[in-house]
Amino acid sequence: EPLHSQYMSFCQIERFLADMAQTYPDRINVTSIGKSVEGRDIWLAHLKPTNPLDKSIWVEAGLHAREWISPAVALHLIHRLIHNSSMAGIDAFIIPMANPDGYVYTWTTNRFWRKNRRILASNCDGVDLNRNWDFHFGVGASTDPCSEVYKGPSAFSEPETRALRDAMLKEKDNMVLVLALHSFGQNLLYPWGWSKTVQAPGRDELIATGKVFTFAARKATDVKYNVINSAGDFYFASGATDDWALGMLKTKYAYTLELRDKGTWGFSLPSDNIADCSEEVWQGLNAMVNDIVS
Ligand code: 0X9
Ligand code: ZN
Repeated sequence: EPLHSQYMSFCQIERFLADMAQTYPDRINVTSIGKSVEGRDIWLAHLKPTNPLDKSIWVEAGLHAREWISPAVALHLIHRLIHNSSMAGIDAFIIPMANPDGYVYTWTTNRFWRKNRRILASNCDGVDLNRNWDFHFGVGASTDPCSEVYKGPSAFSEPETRALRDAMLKEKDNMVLVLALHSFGQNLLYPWGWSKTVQAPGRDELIATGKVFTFAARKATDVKYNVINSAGDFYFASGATDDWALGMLKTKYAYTLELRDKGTWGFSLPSDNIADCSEEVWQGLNAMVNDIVS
């Protein structure tokens, strides 16, 4: 089955989502929340519980085009949430592909493309969608269009980040967790990314619940993830999804999860990792959600 063994093209992702929505209409709704620069849909999968608790989680994947394991894991989570009764009562909102233009470009032209496909009035293209959110916009992000971390001309200048923002705002009241899937490094990053000295609200809980994730993930596949601080232990980077969720939506738990591996393959992670990587994320996420809602 392609879901378990191979990376999917954008067309295959769209077909998979349409199939799931048609086959399991009681379990999943799939809607377009807006369009990319080049006019592709950004899809939101809403996984519906049978007895809603009015608590939800938000999972974003594929914001960085070359991080192929991210959408692959998100599609697995969708599959598992349809066929599994765990996380009972929790609504899950999953964006399996937040940057479709960039992703298509990594399939057709440049496997290591990161940004979106905004054509700029410069000799370089693309905005880093994980520097474009409006929370301390501009700290640890570049004003140079040729940079891989170009923040864009203004906060929310890109249709992709605007679509994500608006969809998250609609669901913010019940949202207890925002998880942005990226690669690579096997780190669970907690905010802030914009400051080393200002501590994020709920920092101790962010760390403790993060460790619940890493413990369960390790138990599942024996792969080790570390809980670290974005700016303090990693590098300054503002305008990311996680900081915006914590700072503006006031979601209690917001993280960036850097998936496999630790650099051996990096972005070129072989597809035979998809099943196991999805398994550890599934187990980790379940443990984390149980910890948050209990
Ligand atoms: O730099 C990023 O956008 C993320 N790492 S990646 O290698 N996937 O590009 C980390 C973002 C961590 N979160 C914040 N800095 N807020
Ligand atoms: Zn990334």
